[in-house]
Amino acid sequence: MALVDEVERLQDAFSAEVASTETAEALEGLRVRYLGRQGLLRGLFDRLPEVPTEERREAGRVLNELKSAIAAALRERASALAPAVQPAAVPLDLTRPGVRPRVGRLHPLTQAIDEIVAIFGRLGFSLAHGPDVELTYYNFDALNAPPDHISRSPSDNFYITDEVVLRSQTSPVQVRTMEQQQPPVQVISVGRCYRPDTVDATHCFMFHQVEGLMVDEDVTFADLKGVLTLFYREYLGPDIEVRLLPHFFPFTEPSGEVHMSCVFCRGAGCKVCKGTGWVEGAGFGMVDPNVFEAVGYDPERYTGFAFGQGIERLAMLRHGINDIRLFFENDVRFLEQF
Ligand code: 2NL
Repeated sequence: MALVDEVERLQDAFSAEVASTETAEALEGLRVRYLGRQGLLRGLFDRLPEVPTEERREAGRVLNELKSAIAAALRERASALAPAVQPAAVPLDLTRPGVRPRVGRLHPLTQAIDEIVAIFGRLGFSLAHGPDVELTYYNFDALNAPPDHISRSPSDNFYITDEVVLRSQTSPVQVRTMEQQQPPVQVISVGRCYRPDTVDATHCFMFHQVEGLMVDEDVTFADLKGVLTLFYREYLGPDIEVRLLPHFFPFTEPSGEVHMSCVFCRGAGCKVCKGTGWVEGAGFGMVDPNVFEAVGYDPERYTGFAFGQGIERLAMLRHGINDIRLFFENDVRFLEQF
């Protein structure tokens, strides 16, 4: 039979066979029989030499076309045989309870800050803000730290330049507030502070502080003790006892440190208070006259108290958290407990 007739016959045979093939395995058999290395198509290609020279080119083209057509038809049949998407095994039940979305919440430090701001708000303090990146003037000079004071050490501060530093406390905000307004002043400042401390269970290079400042004629140490006592009883519990011990700060005179009766053992002595029954709270004092001079207040007319307290420490006492790093690792298993 002439090659052209063979081509036609093969084409018809293949068309019939591919249409009646019902499985992927049978389809593969078909492919091997037609397109395989010893397949029917190969047999036709092998007969090309018997075609007259002037018709050989055209015959080759026809064979190649047939080969492509067979390959395409195999692919098409294969996708038609592919298993259809199975309907869901479990039928849709619209009466089932929904999946409750995980609702976010405020970070425990943010919650602490909101509560602290609210407590001092009820005591008459308003909230002041200032920059985290401060001039050394506001962080040190205006706070009565002389040029050679140890608190300026580059190993205790993050300097940006000689005159710019990440604030090591929130006192600069109080200085800026006093520069802007005359007494009476009654503000707290809350925010991040930075010191290059080695990170451990109680230290971090970044922490939060609340500072308070009250300035007027006749503000006394008794006002200071009252404000701090009320604050700790509101935040830590109504039966908290407060005692004041002497300390030193360059910006206050006299200065002291608050001790609170231990929140955990109520003063009996435990691991948290190292058996003493007392835990450390705010540093405080009466504003040094030199600070008043720096902001243009008359130290003969005005007196004031100031204090500073770490917020992580407060929240740790309140919630029994024993490692400051938990606040910053942002492990959801920790965060969702608050
Ligand atoms: C602490 C406790 C303290 C102040 C901060 C202050 C602010 C002005 C004037 C005077 Cl504008 N004092 N703040 C006072 C005493 C203690 O912080 O442990 N600081 C290192």
